[in-house]
Amino acid sequence: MERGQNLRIDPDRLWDSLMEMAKIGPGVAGGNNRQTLTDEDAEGRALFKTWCDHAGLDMGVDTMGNMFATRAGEDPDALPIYMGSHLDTQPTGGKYDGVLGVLGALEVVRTLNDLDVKTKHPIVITNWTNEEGTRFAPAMLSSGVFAGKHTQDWAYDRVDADGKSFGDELSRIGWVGDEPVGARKMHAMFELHIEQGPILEAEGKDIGVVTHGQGLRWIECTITGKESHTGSTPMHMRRNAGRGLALVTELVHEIAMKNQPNAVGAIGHIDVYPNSRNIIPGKVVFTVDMRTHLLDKLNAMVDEFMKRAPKLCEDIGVSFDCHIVGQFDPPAFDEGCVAAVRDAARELGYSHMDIISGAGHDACWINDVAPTAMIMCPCVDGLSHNEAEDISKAWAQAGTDVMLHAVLNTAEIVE
Ligand code: HGY
Ligand code: MN
Ligand code: MN
Repeated sequence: MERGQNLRIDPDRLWDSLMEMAKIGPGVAGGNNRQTLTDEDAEGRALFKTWCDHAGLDMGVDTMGNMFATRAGEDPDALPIYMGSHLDTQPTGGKYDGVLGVLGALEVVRTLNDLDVKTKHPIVITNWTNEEGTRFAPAMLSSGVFAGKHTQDWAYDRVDADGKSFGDELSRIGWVGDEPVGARKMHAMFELHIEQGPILEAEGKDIGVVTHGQGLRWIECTITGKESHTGSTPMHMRRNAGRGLALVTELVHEIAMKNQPNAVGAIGHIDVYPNSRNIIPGKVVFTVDMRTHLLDKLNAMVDEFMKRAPKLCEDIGVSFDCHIVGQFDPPAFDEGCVAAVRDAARELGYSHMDIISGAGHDACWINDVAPTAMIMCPCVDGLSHNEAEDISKAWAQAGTDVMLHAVLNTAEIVE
């Protein structure tokens, strides 16, 4: 029996930590509203740091507020194995999106500490700042800066709906670290995450071995018409930006449907100005979200959108403008790390299947700078980005056990 093969995490301790973290930034329907760089995020970070201190980990923080808690290895020159995800949530988020990946990593370390397991490579738990991109677009902002996809200055200048900047808010909550972002080198990174889709539950599988992810384009659009009285303006004289939104919303859906299977499109963020019941909208600002794991298809979808949306608006007398505010191409995860995940699931006897990630994750960017793979567990009805998001303790245990063994197989246990 290979040393460590019978190691398992403590599911009750993991569940208690998940429930403890869920108390911070409660939502209004049983989930969470712990948006990035809010006081609630700061509170969640502080709790996570306290737990890392108790686990004897050394905490480093970089200039994007990314947190790195290190468990020393026997060979200090060996590059660390990272396990990371995010503690920030959507405004109507669930208790497990991102949080399972960070606290599952903490449970892996707690388990190694319990049994005094020594590894050649150091092991690092990471909390990536602003994965969700809901307050400050784009998503995966800080892992993106870490991977050299955005400059830190550009990231610091991102503003929320109230005009507050990322840089000012990071400083306000006291989490600007001293490490230069991106300086750390990794031997590998693993991210445990709920699937956020219905496939694993429908297939009756405990583990998703994530081979690829969807690529994403976030297109921020502005349609401009003319504010005027909803009662006294004759229909033929109206320049209704709200109609433009309706036509473009239908266009996004049509493009996604004609590219089935494996393509999605929707508009989730919409600001209407002046948003008064008796004023025809003079302006609407919204973000189109298009995704597929096939790069050529993604580019073709965006091209068609860019061609047709302005014409739809011109035909009804309103103007259309847009620019890309977030994007990444479909990632193919590292075959060696993916094999470590698949082998761990098989050795542990968990049912598993290869899967493509529908959602974006920090792992999608880190995959460009270090060998990376993801482990997924099911979630109830595939529901996520909804306060009713739910998982079972058994699923959380399965995913974290697999991460434990994928990391051990990579970090090399020292006798
Ligand atoms: O948008 C995403 O896919 C991720 O949940 N931030
Ligand atoms: Mn997530
Ligand atoms: Mn999310």
